[in-house]
Amino acid sequence: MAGEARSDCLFCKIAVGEVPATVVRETETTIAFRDINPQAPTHVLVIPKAHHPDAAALAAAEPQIAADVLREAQAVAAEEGAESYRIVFNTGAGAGQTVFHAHAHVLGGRGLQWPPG
Ligand code: DGP
Repeated sequence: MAGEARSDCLFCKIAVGEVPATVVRETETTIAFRDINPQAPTHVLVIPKAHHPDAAALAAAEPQIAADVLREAQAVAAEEGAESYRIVFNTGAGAGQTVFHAHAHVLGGRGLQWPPG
């Protein structure tokens, strides 16, 4: 069922503490932790605790939690002191998505080029 934890999902395991991560913020519906392979001085992932395969599926099934993810992404950037930052939702393998549990990348702390690769 949509939203149910999956035993084969890395980010579901991080959400329940079964896999360790450097957690920077947590709410009832979301958790934010540092990316294991940072691409910028600030590189934090914000995920819904519930399992949805990507941002589009999350927004369709639980728009309120999608809004929570965005609010938390902004809160992470503020806490990290990033005046300018980028929020990225890679959606689909062709766009670089490798973990199929919705997540926002929050990138900041350096100049960011546009367009991305
Ligand atoms: P994406 O490629 O958009 O699906 O982003 C997945 C991100 O997840 C990628 O930047 C690396 C990060 N990642 C993968 N495995 C782990 C892990 O075990 N712990 C943490 N903290 N991040 C991970």
